Order: sequence, then structure tokens, then C-alpha cells
Amino acid sequence: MKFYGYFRSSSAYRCRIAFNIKGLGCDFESVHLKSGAQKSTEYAALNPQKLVPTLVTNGGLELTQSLAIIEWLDETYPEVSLLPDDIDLRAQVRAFAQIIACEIHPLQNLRVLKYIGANLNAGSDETSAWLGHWLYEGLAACEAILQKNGRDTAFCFGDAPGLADLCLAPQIFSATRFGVDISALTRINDINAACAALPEFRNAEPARQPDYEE
Ligand SMILES: N[C@@H](CCC(=O)N[C@@H](CS)C(=O)NCC(=O)O)C(=O)O
Repeated sequence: MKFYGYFRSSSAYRCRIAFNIKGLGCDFESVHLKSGAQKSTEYAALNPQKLVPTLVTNGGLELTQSLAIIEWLDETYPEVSLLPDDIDLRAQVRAFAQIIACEIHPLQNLRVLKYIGANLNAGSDETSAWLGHWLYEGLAACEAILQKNGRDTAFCFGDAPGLADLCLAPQIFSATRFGVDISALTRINDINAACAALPEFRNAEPARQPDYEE
């Protein structure tokens, strides 16, 4: 399999954790987002959205969208499952993952930040306020959901990490990177600490990737 990603991309980070939990290897190709490599003709032919990640499977199938990639991995390599067996719980886990992937993350994306800077006259203070607002709101909702569920498990929805956790940890990494104070969100911080203790999560961290740069 060939995986196209970038060390700092939290969507690629989610997939890296999934690969690690499942013990799967892949060839990695870095798409240097900062210098615009995602817009090259070659990459755009592979992923017309000009975003990472993209997975090309051993059978030559080209997959985009991290959640679709992760669910494909989960169904193709089911030995260690990322989703619970229970159908109701599975829907709850997917909803949680979608809050992060569909509601929080898109508002912090490079192209969105560039657009508001270039077209809406947002300076760095306004951009930080934008980021801080949406990131905090989204993660506070994640915290409220987990508090409401009232589970006392090490991970979001159980005692083993799954889809919800592999979305949460990269999002908390982004909050830290952007200097958003989420210290009041104790449940998600505890879960993040439990994730950080696992090599599957640690080895997926941006600073441990071959294309990492300061
Ligand atoms: N919903 C997509 C989001 C993909 C995405 O936004 N990727 C970002 C990096 S995390 C990207 O490639 N950004 C490039 C850009 O904004 O130009 C997924 O989950 O895969």
C-alpha cells in the first residue's frame, strides 16, 4: 500500500494511528503541504480535492478522506477492530469521529486559514481567534458528550482505543500547536494521556515522521 500524507496533517495522523493499531506497514510519500505540493498536477490527478491523505491499496484502489480510509482498513484487516460490535455504540463512535473530522478540523485547515487571511483581511490575531473559537467549541462538545455518556473507561468508548480516540488525539495535538487552552476539558485530556502512553499513538506523532521539520 502507498500512503500519501504530511507529518503535520491531522487527517493523515489519524490514519497513521490506524495503521499502527492494526500493525500494518505501507510505503509513505510525503506531500509537502507548506510548499503547495498538494496542488501539483501529478498529485491532483490522484486526489482531485488536493488534500492529504490518499491511500493507494495493493489492488490499485485510490482512496481519499481519512474516515473512509480508516473504515476501509478496518473492514479489510478486521483482526483488531477500531469500531465496537454493538450497532448503537458504533453509531455513537462514528458521530464522535465526525464531530472532529467534519466539524472541527475543516475550520483549521490550511486552505481555509489562507483564504480568510488573503480574502477577508484577517491578520494573525483574527486568524488565531477564529481557530481558537472553533477548536475550543468543538472539543468542548466532545468533552460534554463523553461526560454525558458517563463512562469511566480509559478511552472514549471503551477500554481499548478505537476510531474516536484516533480522531481525538490528533485534534488535541492541533489545539496544543495552535495554543488553545483546553486544560478545563479534563476527560479528553485524560484520554489523550492514555493514548500517548501507547506506542501506536506515539509512533504516529508528527515529530516522529520521516518528513518532520521544525
Ligand atoms: N476531510 C478530509 C480532510 C483532508 C484535509 O483537509 N487535509 C489537509 C491536511 S490535514 C490538507 O491536505 N490541506 C491542504 C490545504 O489546505 O491546502 C479528511 O479527513 O481526509
